[in-house]
Amino acid sequence: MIRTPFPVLTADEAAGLIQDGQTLGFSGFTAAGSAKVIPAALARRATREHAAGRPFRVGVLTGASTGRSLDGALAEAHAISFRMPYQSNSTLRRQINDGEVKFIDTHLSSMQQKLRYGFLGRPIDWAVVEASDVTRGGGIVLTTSVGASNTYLRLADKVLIELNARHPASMLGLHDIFEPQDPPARQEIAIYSPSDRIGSPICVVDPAKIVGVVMTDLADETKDFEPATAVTEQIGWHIADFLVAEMRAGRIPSDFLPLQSGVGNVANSVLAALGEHPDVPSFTMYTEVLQDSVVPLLESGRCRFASTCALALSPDMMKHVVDNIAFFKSRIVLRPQEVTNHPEVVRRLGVVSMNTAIEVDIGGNVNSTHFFGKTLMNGIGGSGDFTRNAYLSIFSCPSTAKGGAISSIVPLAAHMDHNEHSVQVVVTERGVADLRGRDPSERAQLIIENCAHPDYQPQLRDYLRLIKAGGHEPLSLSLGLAMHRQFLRHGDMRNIDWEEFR
Ligand code: 0RQ
Repeated sequence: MIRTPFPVLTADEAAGLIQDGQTLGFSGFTAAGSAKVIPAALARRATREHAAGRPFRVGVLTGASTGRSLDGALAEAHAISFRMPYQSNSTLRRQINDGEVKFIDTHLSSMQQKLRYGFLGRPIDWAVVEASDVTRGGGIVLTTSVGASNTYLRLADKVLIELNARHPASMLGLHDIFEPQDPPARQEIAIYSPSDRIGSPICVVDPAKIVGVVMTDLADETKDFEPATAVTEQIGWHIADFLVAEMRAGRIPSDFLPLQSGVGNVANSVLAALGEHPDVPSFTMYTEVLQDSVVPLLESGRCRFASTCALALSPDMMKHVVDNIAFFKSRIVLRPQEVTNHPEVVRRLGVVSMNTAIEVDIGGNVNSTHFFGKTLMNGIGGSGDFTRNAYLSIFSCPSTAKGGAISSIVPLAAHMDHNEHSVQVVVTERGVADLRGRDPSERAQLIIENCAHPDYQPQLRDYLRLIKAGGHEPLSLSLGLAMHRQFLRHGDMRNIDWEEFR
């Protein structure tokens, strides 16, 4: 049993201190390091309050998405009034799309400074943070992520800690906590290599703010990955081959550049392919989420060092890392999201960003967040932080979705998160479109010929022929979204009759 100098509370006692309408800053960046028992108890409390006819909803701030005991339980209890900066829970997503929960989709790098600048327009009442250790003086060793916890701890009026025995106090030394000054006093973030440390291994809060500690012993609620498919493997190998060709052409140095990779199955396959490719040299990562595929690469030396905000590992992989924490502490550093995703550092280090798109248009604009321009999936997360500032920005996705009824390559993206000025390379299982140095009409040709599915190439070529010559962008205001409208009308984007939508 871990000892603590602070009052030990049950989760229900801790949740009982939180009031309707308050704003809470939780730990968690993906399910990694998310608070678990206090939000679950808060959800039970909300259910009881609602049954008694009383309102009970809170504002939920985190690092990024979280686990089922946080977003999942609170959403199921209808206990969330507003949510920032990112989520990926199906119940919460439904409530956001139904208008029940306000969601403010936010670049993850900007979350902490927005709070410091007062842009949220309200105080943070509580920081609820999972820790592996907490000292009498208010020193807090975080667990498997940093997220925005250091800022929540500092700005919140009061603090509740979930002290998780699953993560030993030997986690000390894994984190590098640094919070920049606000303008006009801000100075450079002095990271010149992914392994540079610039901060403290602990967060420090005024101990008088720590109202209580809840003891837990729980694994992160991460999910196992789906096995790679032929499509995700193909995407991975295209990216690996492309990067090797860039290195051979002298556009990537022979000791390679730090990599950032997004979340999900495609991202996991990309990393696996980079690890296996015989011509990819050993590399470093400057990223926000570390997934399972990187752990064996760190052990084999294929990945020399990984700077990240979270260890989003499956339960077995996490146990392996904790069991060998001394080895991994010399190869991994966990940083706050405003540092892992910081535009200045990403650009200085020359990060190669690799993120996943929902759809890409033939002008090179990427939609990462909204189906048919309307329905939210997860949010922009860190994809914009990296893409806009990357040495080389890559987006990938399967060329079709929903069994082929949706083309991921469309004339005009129905929502744009990353525009043509930031997107450099597009990859599907069909191939690679390298958009650098290409004008809009060349880009359109490359994306259609190299990335679109053969079922859609003829109609996309027809679109290019149909739109009137002249102008700089390959755009028809009347037909740009016709493939989307065709799907909504007929349930399939294939075999469009362009005349129907003129
Ligand atoms: O839905 O499962 O119901 O069929 O979208 O698609 O293929 O499982 O994709 O898990 O790789 O996620 C962009 C959402 C991709 C993710 C996105 C449907 C498809 C399926 C999911 P079903 P997949 P992935 C680092 C960087 C933004 C944040 C980000 C994401 C579902 O990568 O949220 O990049 N990115 N952060 O069928 C309609 C289309 C579709 C479509 C796919 N064109 N139209 N539905 N789907 N394409 C991480 C952080 O920031 C923390």
